[in-house]
Order: sequence, then C-alpha cells, then structure tokens
Amino acid sequence: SEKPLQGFIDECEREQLHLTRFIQPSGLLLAGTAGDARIRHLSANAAEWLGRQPETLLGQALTDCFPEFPPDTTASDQAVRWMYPSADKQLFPGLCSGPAGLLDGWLSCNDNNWLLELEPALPESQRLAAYRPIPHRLFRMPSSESEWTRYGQFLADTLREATGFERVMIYRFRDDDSGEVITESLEPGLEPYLGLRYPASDIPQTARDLYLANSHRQIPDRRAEPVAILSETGPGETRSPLLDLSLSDLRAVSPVHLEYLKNMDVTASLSFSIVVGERLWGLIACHHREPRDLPLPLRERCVAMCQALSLAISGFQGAQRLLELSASEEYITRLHETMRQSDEDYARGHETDATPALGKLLLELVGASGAALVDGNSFTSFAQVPEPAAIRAQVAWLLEQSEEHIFATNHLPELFPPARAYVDRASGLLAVRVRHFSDPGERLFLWWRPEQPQTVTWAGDPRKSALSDQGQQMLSPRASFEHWVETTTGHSEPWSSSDLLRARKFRSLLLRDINADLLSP
Ligand code: BLA
Repeated sequence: SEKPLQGFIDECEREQLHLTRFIQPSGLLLAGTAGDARIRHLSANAAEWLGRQPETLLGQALTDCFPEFPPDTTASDQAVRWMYPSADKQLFPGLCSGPAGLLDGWLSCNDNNWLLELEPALPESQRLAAYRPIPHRLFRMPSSESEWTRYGQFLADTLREATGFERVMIYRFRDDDSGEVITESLEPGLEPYLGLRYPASDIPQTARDLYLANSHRQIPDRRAEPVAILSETGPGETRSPLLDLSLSDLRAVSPVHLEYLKNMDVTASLSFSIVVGERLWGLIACHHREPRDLPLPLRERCVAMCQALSLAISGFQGAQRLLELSASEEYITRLHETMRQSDEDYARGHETDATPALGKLLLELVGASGAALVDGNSFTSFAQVPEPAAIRAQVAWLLEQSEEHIFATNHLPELFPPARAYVDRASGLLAVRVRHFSDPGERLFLWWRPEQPQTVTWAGDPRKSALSDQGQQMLSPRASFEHWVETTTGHSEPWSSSDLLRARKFRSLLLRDINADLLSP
C-alpha cells in the first residue's frame, strides 16, 4: 500500500547522513573539534595504515603526531591555517607514510569539526595524467543549442577517459527535483540511460545538501566493509563528542543507497556536483561495474572540469537574462502605450480601434494562445479562450484562491476541475491582478495555453520508488528500472521565468499609471 512507502521515504529524508560513525575503508580519518588540534576521532583502520596504535594518537595534538604537518607553514600561523572553517579543502600530497606506503592528505574544516583524511598517494605512473592541463575548450562558453550539445558530449567523453569509468552521465534536476540524463558517454555494449527520468526521491534532500558543500563524492566499492570511528571521551564527558562528516569524502554510504547501486548493477560510483547560483543544477554521475578508486589528484582534476561547466552555465544564464530583459523592455513599452490608447478611447465613449493590436501584443507578451482583460464584471477576450461563463467561473475561483498579484500554473485542470472541459484552450493559466487600494474594481489579465501532452520515460515506475522486500519486514529502494512510459494530460508548456518577469514588469507599469492618475488634478 502507499502509506508505508511514504513513511519509508520520509525516513530516508530524516537519515542523518553526516552523523554516521563509519567510513569507507579506502582511506583513514583523523578528526577533532574546530579550533582545537587534539585528535578526538580516529578510524579503527589507522593502526594498519599508520603503524601506530589508536591509544598513541587519540587525545594527542595532531601537530605532535605529525611534526611535518602542516607543511609550508611557520609554527605561528599553523593554528590559523587549518583548524578553522575555510571555504576550500586543502590537498597535501605525500603528507606522511606508513606500512602501506606514502599517503596523500586532505584537510577540511567546518563550524563543528576539522577532518584529515588520508588515502594512498598518487602512484608515480599516474602523475602525467593528474597534471595534464584541462582542455581549453571547456573554458569557452557555448552560445547555441548545438554548441551546448557538443560541449556536454565533449565533457562526458573527456571525463570517461580521465576516470576510466564505463558510464558518465550529465544528470540535470528539474523544478520538481526529478532528474533527467541529458548527456551520456558509455562503453560500447552497455544499455544507454540517455533521456531517462528519475524521481526526486532517488536522491533525498539531505544528500543534495551535502553536494552543495562538496564538489564530489566517491564510492570505490559498494561491497566494502565499513570501518568504525573511535572517539575519545574527554574528562567529565559522558558521551562521545559529536562528529560532523559533512565535508568527508570517506563517509560511509547509506545502506539504502548501497542497495540502490546494487539494483542498478553498479559497484563503483563517482559523482560531481554542478552548482549554479547556490543551487544544485545537476550531477555528473559515473558508474563502473567493477570496484574503482581514483586517486585524489585525479579526482580534483575532474572537479576542475566540472566547475568549468558550472561557470559556463552561470555565464550563459546571465547573458540570456540580459538579452531577454532588453527585448522585453521595448515590447512592454509598446503594449503599455496601446493599452493606454484603448483605455482613453473607452473613457471618451469612443469605439476603439486599438483592440486588435492590443490583443496581439498581449498574446505575444508571454507567448499565450488566448488572453482576456477583465474589468470588474466585463471582459474583452482575444483568440483561443474558454466560454464567457467559464471565464467568469475562473475569475471567481482565482479571487477567492489567493491574494497573490501573480498566479501561474501549467496544470489548471488539476487545481480547478471545471477546466477539464476545455483543456484544449486552458491547461495553463497565468493571471495578473492590478488593483490600487483606492480602486473599487478589480482589473485582471488572464493568459491561457492549450494542453500539450507530454511523454516521459521513467527508469522504473516512479510510484514504486521504494518497495517492500517480499516476505521481509524490510523496505528497500526500487528493484526495477524497467522503462515506464507516462503520458501527462491536462498540462501545458510551463510559463518560463522570463514570461513571469514580463508579466510582472507590465503590471508595475500599469500600477504606476494608476498612481499617476490618482495624483493628477
Ligand atoms: C544518493 N542517489 C544518490 C546519489 C545518486 C543517486 C547519484 C549520490 C551518490 C552517488 O553518486 O552514488 C541516484 N544515481 C542516482 C540516479 C541516477 C544515478 C537517479 O546514477 C540516474 C542515472 N534512494 C532511493 C530511495 C532512497 C534513497 C527510495 O532510491 C531513500 C528514500 C536514498 N540516495 C539515497 C541516499 C543517498 C542517495 C540516502 C546518499 C548516499 C550517501 O551519500 O551516503
């Protein structure tokens, strides 16, 4: 039934991923409280990697245990450099060595904890690959759709070569947090995932938040046994101190996600976050059926490539917004003049010949197929619109709905069931209210868009994003990624942010008029 599934998904959303007390065994962890050099947490595999017993490390100052740490600093600025929150993780190649050889260190610190993660150093044989410059092509911002397609494919292919993973996907989030594979590079013979849609619940919000703080996440082998973290309980403390693993790359993987990877036949996963304007725009996800552990400098080189993409997207969106803004300026001015003309004609009791021009401009303002201008009880409509009675019913519904100045939906029939009778004219509605507090009448602009049936191919039935294990009381992520085709009806093309911007600007011009009229003698 639906209930336990929803409960399970809620539980996933509550899972405190960053507070797990385990790491993956591909490295070791030393950690302490921000601002304090004492080692208070240590992964249980430290002895095997460093050749020292945990008791000789826990409670000691990190700087005493590693006299060489941190390199490149004088004693006086040591504390400032590394034990306080900083925006960037720091890489220390070949920081120390132990029975297993040379180790690379990775240091991070947030408001709660500093973390020093150690992993096998980059082998000599991979140095050339790690220090190869990033292809300069990636620093050039594409400007057309076809250039974007080529750019994405080039990045995915380059990452597949650089990582040796079998599959590299650019995975883009949509407004409803579901995601779509928009670009893919894969080893010949594998089934493509290009174009597939995955539900939002496949990546809980908590995991998304961690991607905002981290540029990548590596899972070298989902079958690897996690390693516990030992903590030092200080004098007078009854419980182990909190350890915040938000910035850790070794952080053990959630059991639910391990199951998910198994169901997808993935053994190693490596993903990079694409952050645009503080928002997680998407992920670049790499899959491999065999275990695969990429040395830190190689991962960092891939991160730089992914950040070039993030910057290119930001740059493109910014440029696009400026273009739209200047184009809409001119447009809105024309519409506004026509509007005034028509109002003046009306006020003088003249027949107005501005009406057809007004209709055309109104429709083009936001790319609608029908529009209406409602003044109190009367209205003028343009092109493909619902019946007069249906328009009145919509207006009444809208007015009792909300006080918002702007209302937009691309699925009106779902919110307002009578609209099911005319989906061909009004599956999408954009409404703008213009009213001054001293003005008794309500003026509304309505725009409609027709139904546009959409076909989405989901990787598995999204309603079964979680399944109950047969016979067991356990719930697990869905086991089937069989294609599941959904056709949505009663939906229109959504109103874009620039449609809404134009509507909003138009509204403010009209309001300015009202104010000017009120002030004029
Ligand atoms: C994490 N889920 C993730 C991650 C991805 C996905 C990319 C980030 C970790 C990683 O890179 O492996 C999902 N992976 C995908 C998708 C594609 C892909 C959509 O390759 C498409 C091609 N997962 C579920 C359910 C829950 C869940 C029902 O399906 C819980 C309700 C949880 N997913 C879950 C958790 C994590 C996760 C907890 C975080 C894992 C971690 O970082 O420890």
